[in-house]
This record gives sequence, C-alpha cells and structure tokens, in this order.
Amino acid sequence: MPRPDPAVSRALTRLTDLSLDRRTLLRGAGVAAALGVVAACSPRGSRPGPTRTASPSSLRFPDGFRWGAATSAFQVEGSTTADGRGPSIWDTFAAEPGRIDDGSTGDPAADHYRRWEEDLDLVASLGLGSYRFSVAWPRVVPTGSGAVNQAGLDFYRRLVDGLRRRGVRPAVTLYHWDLPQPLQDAGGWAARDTAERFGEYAAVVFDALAGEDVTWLTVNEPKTTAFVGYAGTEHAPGLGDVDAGLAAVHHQLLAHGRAVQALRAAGPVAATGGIGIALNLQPVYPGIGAEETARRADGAENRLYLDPVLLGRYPDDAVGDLPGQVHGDADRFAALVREGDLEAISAPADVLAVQYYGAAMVDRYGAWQSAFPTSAAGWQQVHPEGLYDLLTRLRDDYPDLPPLLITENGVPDDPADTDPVHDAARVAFLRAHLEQAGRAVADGVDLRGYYAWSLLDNFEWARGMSQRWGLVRVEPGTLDRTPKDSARWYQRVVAANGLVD
Ligand code: IFM
Repeated sequence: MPRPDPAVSRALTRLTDLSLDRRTLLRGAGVAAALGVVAACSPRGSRPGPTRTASPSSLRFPDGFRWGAATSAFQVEGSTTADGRGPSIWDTFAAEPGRIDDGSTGDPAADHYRRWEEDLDLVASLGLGSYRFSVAWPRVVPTGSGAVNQAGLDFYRRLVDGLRRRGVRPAVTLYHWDLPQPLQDAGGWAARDTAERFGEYAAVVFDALAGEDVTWLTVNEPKTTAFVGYAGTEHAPGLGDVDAGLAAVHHQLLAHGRAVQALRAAGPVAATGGIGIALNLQPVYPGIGAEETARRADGAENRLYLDPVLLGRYPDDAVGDLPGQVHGDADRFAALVREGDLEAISAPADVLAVQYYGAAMVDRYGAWQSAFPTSAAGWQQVHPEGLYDLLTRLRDDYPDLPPLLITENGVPDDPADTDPVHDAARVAFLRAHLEQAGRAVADGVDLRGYYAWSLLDNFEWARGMSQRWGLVRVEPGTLDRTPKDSARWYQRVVAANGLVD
C-alpha cells in the first residue's frame, strides 16, 4: 500500500481540528431558523453509529463513469447587463449594502461570459468527460415570461457547441437561483405562477439547445432557495417567512415537474441525455435519545423533496410544531397542492442528481449538533462516510430510484493553506468522498457520475468572492486562471477512472 502523502495527512488533520463556527452557519443558520433549532456545540464523543472503513489504496469506477466539474451562471459569468440580460434577484440582493461579506456582486465574478473559450479549454485539458453549467433565466427571458432574448440563447449555444467540439458532454441546469426580478416582484417562488413560467422557459431552452448528449438538471437545491432565501434572509430574496419558504418548496418541485413535461413534449432526441432534479441531501444522525427528532429532521431535510419526486407524496412528519420539523403551517402547505401536482412532480425522471457536502446531527430538541469537523464554510460538517450512508439509503428506501449522479461535492479553500494553489485539504476532501462513492458503487448503488464543485473560484453567494471553492484559482484583480493541486490530482483520477495515488 502506498504511503499517504504527508501534505494530505496534514490537511486531513487540520480539517478534523476545526470546530463548528456558529456565526458562519451559512445555510445551516437559515434552515435552523426555519426548523426552530439553534446550532449548538456538543462534545465530539456523543457521535453514534456510522462506521469508518479502511481506505482502499486504489479504486476503479465502472467503465463509462462520468467525471465532471460544475459551475452556475450567476457565480461565474459576470457581464450581468450584457446583450439584453435582465436583472435577477441576486443582482438586486447583492446590490443591497451589507448582504454580501466583501461587497462583491455578480460582476465580474469569474468573467466566464467573456472567457468561456479559455474555461472550456481548461475543462478539456483536465480530461473531464462532462461540464455542468447553468443557464441564466434572465439572459434568455429577461422579464421572466414573454419575449425571448436571442442573444442570451446564443451564448449558451456557443457553450454547448464549444463543449461538443472538445468532446465534453454538457450537463445543463435550468435554474440555479437567478430568478428574473420581475417574477420575484410578482411573488417569486411563493407564487404558483412562477412554476408555470418556468415550464415555458424550459421549453424555450430545450428548443434551442437540446441534443442527444445533454443531461438536463431542472432546479438546483430547492431546499436552499426555500429555507435560506425565503424562510431565511441570508440568500436572495431574503424574506424571512417560513410559510413563503414552504410555498417555495412546492412551487419549485412543481417547476421541476413542468420542465420534465416540457422535455417529454420536445421529443425523444431532446430527452436522450436524461433529466432530473438536483437535491442537496444529508444524513441526519440522532444525538443521544434523539431518534424521533432525527427522523422528523430527516423528513425536513431530505424526504420533503425525495418523497414527492420519487413516491408522489409528501411525508407527513416534516412540517409541524415538533422538534426537528419545519415550524410552518402544515395545513397551509397542504392546501398548496392541487390535483395533478404530485403526478407532475413524480413523473419518471431519468436521473436523480445528489449534491453532498456533509452530514448533520440533532439533539432531542432539534438543535443542530457540532458532530463532525467543519470546513471554512461553517455550515459544512465534513463526514465522507455520510455520502455512503446517503447513497445506500436512497438505494434501499426508493424502489424506483433512477440512476444517480453526484452533481456537486467540494470544500472551500482552507485558510491554513497559505498558498491557495497548493490546496492539500481539498485533495484530502475529494479523495475521502470518492472513496465512499466507490464503496457505495461496490455495494450496488447505481451511481453514474461525479462532478466536483467547482471548476472555478467564483461568487459564493453571501460570502461573495471571499470564499473560494474552485479546482482552478481565479486570481483577484487579473482573473487569471491557475489550476490548483486539486485540479492536477483530479486530472489523474479522471485519467485512471479511479483513485490510484
Ligand atoms: O456554491 C454553492 C452552489 O451554488 C450550490 N451548492 C453549494 C455550493 C457551495 O456553497
């Protein structure tokens, strides 16, 4: 067995030495507020169950396994007023003083709108088989409904063609949080109408970009939008209204259903590459005596999305007044669901996209525990074994589960890495998670691909440009691109179709 790289060992030790920072519980804070829980530190020793296994020294993934990296439009594109793009809720939100840590906005972000050729060259040079990007709704339909902006569509056409020329498969997300502002003015995701407008927008994009090799992802992380942006205030639109958050859950899921319907209507070629929703999921482990609370918190964190999409019904334990639940109005939530909605939401998809960043633990009162080491993103409790637990649980609990893709997994730069290009902590993180993904595949999970988050350093929402998640460094000021050590390491993983060093 090869000796562990000392830099990687040091980095793993650093990760496990960090403790949960309450102030920077980014999404945790939003979700926790909506769930009526308070993040609290607890002794490490109370962690139950999930078992660790020895690391395999080499691990191969199945032939044809898809290796990729991901970005999203608002986080990388910049050029927010170019070529007829309309304003999105994130333009509005980022312009409000105090919303973004470093005062940055969506401009220039990583300037990808102008440097896309260089970025696609990077994708190709890393040997990636697929690149996941999102289409900005306000570039394509600037006011959210009605007139289509051909210049916006042309940009994404160039991107898709550029990927094809390089032999890279596009994975296209239709919605990654940049809602056209006029739709927000009409209620945003709290309004049912937004789901219908999304179906129309999706049809426009399918018509312009569909091809056999495109995999479509409908809505990215509806939970984050609902509970950090609508129930919480840390993301756009920053409402702080839990019932609006619950409405945003249902309407985003309905929007997913409408997009699936639009793709099926677009014909078989458009649908060849498959379609699915991208859900951020995490195992919720019980602290001492907290089994019932953890079950309800799992309902709020995971089954509130999985059950309607995969089983055609909402769980009955996710919303209410009990510890672990979303403390919203369950009757009001139920009243949003109209005849036919759940059939649309659960129409068979081709793939389930899983985004995994870490795990959670709750105490019996529903308070989030500091059970695992955190990254520089205080909300991220790093627990690679949780990925195995999650993937095998999906396999076991959902009989009609479609093939899985991991469409996001990553970690921000570790401040202890004095030169961010030498990002040993990220290499350690990715390696540990790929080991668990490989373990799940070996145990029968139908996992077809993995996308690292993110290809590039980019605009990390409320953290602005101050928290960097890229495999490739984007130099502040010059915006020059430099592959980090993790990019070089990932390149070797992709070439070997597995872990070899
Ligand atoms: O940057 C985000 C991404 O937009 C959605 N998933 C989590 C990432 C890290 O916070």
